[in-house]
Amino acid sequence: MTTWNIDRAATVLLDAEDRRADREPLTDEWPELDLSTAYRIQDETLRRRQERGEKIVGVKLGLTSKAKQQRMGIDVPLVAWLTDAMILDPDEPVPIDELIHPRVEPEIVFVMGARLAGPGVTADEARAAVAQVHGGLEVIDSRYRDFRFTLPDVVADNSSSGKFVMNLAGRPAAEVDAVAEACTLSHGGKQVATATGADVMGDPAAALALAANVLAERGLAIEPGWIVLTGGMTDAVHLVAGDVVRIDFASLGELTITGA
Ligand code: 0L1
Ligand code: MG
Repeated sequence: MTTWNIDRAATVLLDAEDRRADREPLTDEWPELDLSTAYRIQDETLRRRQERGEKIVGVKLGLTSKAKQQRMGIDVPLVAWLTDAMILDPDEPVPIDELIHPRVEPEIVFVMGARLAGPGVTADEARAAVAQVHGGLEVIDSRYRDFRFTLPDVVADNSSSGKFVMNLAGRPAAEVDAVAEACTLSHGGKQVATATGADVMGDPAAALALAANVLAERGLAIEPGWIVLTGGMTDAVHLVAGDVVRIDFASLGELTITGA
């Protein structure tokens, strides 16, 4: 049996992504995989994405709401990377044939005005470093069959990254109450979920602080201009070709995406 290591895990996960071929979780064969090794695999996949020309545009939080934690059976939030290859323009159809089994979820999105470096960052410090707040949708796509994974698996897999879209017109952070911001998610014209920013760890700024503190453990920080997806506010909905998913925010506008 071949031994597992960071290099092999990164190769297997990026290969699954490139070939649109799902697979069993790493921990089925590598039960000793721990969280810090999983983050090193995630960083290695980022390094390879950069080597092929992708640019870091920010970070994303995962599993920051009860709805997401209950669905995935994991109650620990995680942090992962966003690159420019993951950006969809508003109104750009989601390329279903580039993904394995996409699901869509609403997100409160921050654009950073100042650098945020842990450890010990508080929600108040995090909030003060945000310039703009946008409404967003994330299209997640796990490399694991049926989205079955443990925490180290999903950390290694860059938190099921796929694509994301955000409203072009954000609002100045000082004018937005991100905790109270409400949203309604509709799938095929039918309302399927509602949430507020409070569903994201009580305050999306708390999720941002957590991201800064987790990155600090690897000597990293959140940089000015970076985009931060604070985590799915509701359970995600499946997206197949022809599906229309719409999110309506109370003060951050609306977004509609279509599976193509
Ligand atoms: O596949 C998943 O649901 C894990 C990623 C979670 C993303 C999120 O909570 O925003
Ligand atoms: Mg998400």
